[in-house]
Amino acid sequence: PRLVTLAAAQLGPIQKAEGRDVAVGRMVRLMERAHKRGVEVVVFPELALTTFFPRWYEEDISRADHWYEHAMPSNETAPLFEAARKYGIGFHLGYAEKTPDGHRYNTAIYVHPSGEVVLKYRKVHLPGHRDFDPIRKVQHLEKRYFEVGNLGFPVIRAPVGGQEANIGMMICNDRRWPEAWREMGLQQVEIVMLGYNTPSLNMDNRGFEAHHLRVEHSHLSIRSGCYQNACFGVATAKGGTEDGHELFGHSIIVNPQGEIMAQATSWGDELITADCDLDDCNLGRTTIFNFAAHRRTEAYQRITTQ
Ligand code: CDT
Repeated sequence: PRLVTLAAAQLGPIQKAEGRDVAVGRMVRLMERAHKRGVEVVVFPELALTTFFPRWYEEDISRADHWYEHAMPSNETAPLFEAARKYGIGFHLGYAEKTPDGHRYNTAIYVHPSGEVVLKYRKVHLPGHRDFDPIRKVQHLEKRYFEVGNLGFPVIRAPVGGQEANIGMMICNDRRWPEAWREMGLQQVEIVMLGYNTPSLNMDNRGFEAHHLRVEHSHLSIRSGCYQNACFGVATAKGGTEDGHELFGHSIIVNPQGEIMAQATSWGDELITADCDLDDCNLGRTTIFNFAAHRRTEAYQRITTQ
């Protein structure tokens, strides 16, 4: 067996007025708890350092600059890197990135306990809209605040705890797109790390969506992505009432059979863990999802041309 202990480190709400020090302090405490429970990797949510700011409209985008990280690590995020070193834990962090040449991305990194950033991903599927939308009850301005990620869906072989594993990342809305999973499945991904911020209610106000299906659709997407690509998924939410708006939490860890191994039950800071045998990826990928044997690419032309 190739055992590795993974954790989803769910965060409760982060209010607009709270500084990064508050979130980072909470994350360091979760890493301390993770260490006590033998965890080797923790996955934090999307945009883990601040409130989910794309709900707030800024006409002049430069006035939103304070939501972005201009360096990683920085003075404010250094305690995460120190905790990683101290506890020997790798971590996945989602944050808003502003590059030196002025590009903005919704980004995630995987950091080795040594402090090295071994993998970076920039969100490809940006939901929502670019301009203020008067029909919506709450804005979702990801298309305003971020450019489409320009790194594709990279998968690399990296040290994960005591093992080497093929790791990849996606961010929130990406999990609903089978193409994102398959891009990584085709690279033999074994662990997909993903963070999300998903409102409990559909704020689009353009049609009825049954509220009880919101969590269902999230879990359905992650479970099928893991099953159909024979990989583990660690899906970590920010949950609870943030700036008056509810995010649904329900973080999960899923195995290559599509089963939920662990699930958060609170909407606060909560660590869920699972002992994962990476060899469990072999069954699917050598049988029903042996891509080389069974995929029929000649029948899939529309997927990349439309
Ligand atoms: N953060 C993020 O991508 N959230 C979306 C909400 C969709 S509603 C615009 C999600 O897919 O969960």
